Amino acid sequence: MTELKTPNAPQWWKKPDVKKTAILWVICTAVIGYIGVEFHVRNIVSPASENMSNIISLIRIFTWAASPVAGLVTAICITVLTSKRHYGDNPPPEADHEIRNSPRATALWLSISGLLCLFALIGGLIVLEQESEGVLDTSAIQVNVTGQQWLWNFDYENGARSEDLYLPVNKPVVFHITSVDVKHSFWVVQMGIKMDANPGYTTETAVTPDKIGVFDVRCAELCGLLHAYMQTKVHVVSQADYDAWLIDHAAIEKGA
Ligand SMILES: [Cu+2]
Repeated sequence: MTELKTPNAPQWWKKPDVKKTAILWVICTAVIGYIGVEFHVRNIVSPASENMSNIISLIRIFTWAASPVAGLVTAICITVLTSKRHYGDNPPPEADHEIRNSPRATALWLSISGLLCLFALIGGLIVLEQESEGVLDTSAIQVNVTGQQWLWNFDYENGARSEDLYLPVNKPVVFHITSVDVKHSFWVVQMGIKMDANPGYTTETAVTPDKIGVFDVRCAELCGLLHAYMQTKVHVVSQADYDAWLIDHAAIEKGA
């Protein structure tokens, strides 16, 4: 491809529009990244597991990685909208389109986009892998989770059953999840785990709660009229409190 140039045209990076766009790019990237991280990530619930901490770090990194792209698009829009317009059939001689016609610019843009996609894919897979490794932990507590319209039931290894989930702190737990009617999704909000509950099939996920407190369990799959009310609590307690609760609850179940 031959590139037509007017003899005295400045090199493209010296053009005022390009300089203006470059400055706006830096500003827009900083503003978009800052707003994304400070106002969005800070408003996510505070984490109650390492899993959720990893997810929040990942969202923060992805937000900053995506900011230059959003920043460049915004900067170009501002430059275009605030530039002088040309009316008529023949563009002025200085208006060559080097960037549009440049294979180098196209290759650069495609490689950067490709690398960003690869980065997001690998980062996401690493966090996903950390989560799925927990399922194989043989020292973990096993809890069966059963969804039904519109509540959750939790069955523990000693035969206890509850509608609120009880877990000891800093102890890995594996959930075996199913449903007795339609599809639900078991979501422990502050622990960053979410897994489908399918009728006739058992899915698994794992987590290690690292904070004592009461957190939210919700259904994340539209499952009928009262889906929005299909929520309960997870009580994360000390190991001693958990053991005592488990014994008490098993006794109640047997006595009933
Ligand atoms: Cu639901």
